Amino acid sequence: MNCRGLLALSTIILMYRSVEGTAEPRGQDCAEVFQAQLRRLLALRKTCNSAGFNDCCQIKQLMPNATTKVYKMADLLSVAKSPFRSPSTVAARCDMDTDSGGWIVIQRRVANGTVNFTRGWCDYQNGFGDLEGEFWYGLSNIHYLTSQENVELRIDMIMEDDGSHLSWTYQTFRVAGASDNYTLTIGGGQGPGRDAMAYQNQQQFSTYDNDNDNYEYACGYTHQGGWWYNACYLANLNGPHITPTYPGVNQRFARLIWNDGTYRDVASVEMKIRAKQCTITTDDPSC
Ligand SMILES: [Ca+2]
Repeated sequence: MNCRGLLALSTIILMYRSVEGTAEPRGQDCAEVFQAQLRRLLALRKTCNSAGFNDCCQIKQLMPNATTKVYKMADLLSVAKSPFRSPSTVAARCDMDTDSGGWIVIQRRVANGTVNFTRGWCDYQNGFGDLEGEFWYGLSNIHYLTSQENVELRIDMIMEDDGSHLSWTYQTFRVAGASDNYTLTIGGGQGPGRDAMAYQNQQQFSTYDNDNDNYEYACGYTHQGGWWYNACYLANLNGPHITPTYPGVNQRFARLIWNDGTYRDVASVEMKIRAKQCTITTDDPSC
């Protein structure tokens, strides 16, 4: 039974109990009983309505059957101009299946995706794309989310060459604020082969129009993504699916790539975060 169905059932049960209980409370007493039960119903409704949540983990904790999709939430983002914020809610894509779920997806690329990731600083700062497809959740928001509590990062990839699933988890993941050009702190990686993110650790974010990397040219231009470029990368998860032909672009490396020992094209990828204190159990759902 879904949340709405349980609410309706709860209403019927409480109404029955209210009628049943009228043998005792009458008049003013009955009104107080009714109001108390109404308050309980409203509280239950708030709990069951995902718009009352502000975290994918909370949703999964209280609704174990919650599925992977885009959720509306009360508050999650830090910037008003985020494309994922509306006046009363914010939207987030929650991965509710991987490793017990409760993940906020902060970056997503789908096979043969068409969203342009070769974008300037402001787009990478505020976020762009479609939560149902490909998107970048925004540096301001990622900074906000990783500064509220300690989070773990998980990267799930499908590799282009053999269709295999490659996954890495990181016990440390923080993105500094705008004044530090959103410097990446990443560590505690676990996964197969080489840790491609380690080379990006402690690097500032760069785009084609804001070069903060350690390369003589702008990695954001030559490699066609916004990223924590060093000089330049072992992972380029915001690179283009198909190599563009801009003058001066390195045709081999201006791609969506992960290096696990060799440079491998990535067909699809998701980057997702979850509070380290998030614990999800599957018993005794509240609604
Ligand atoms: Ca440079």
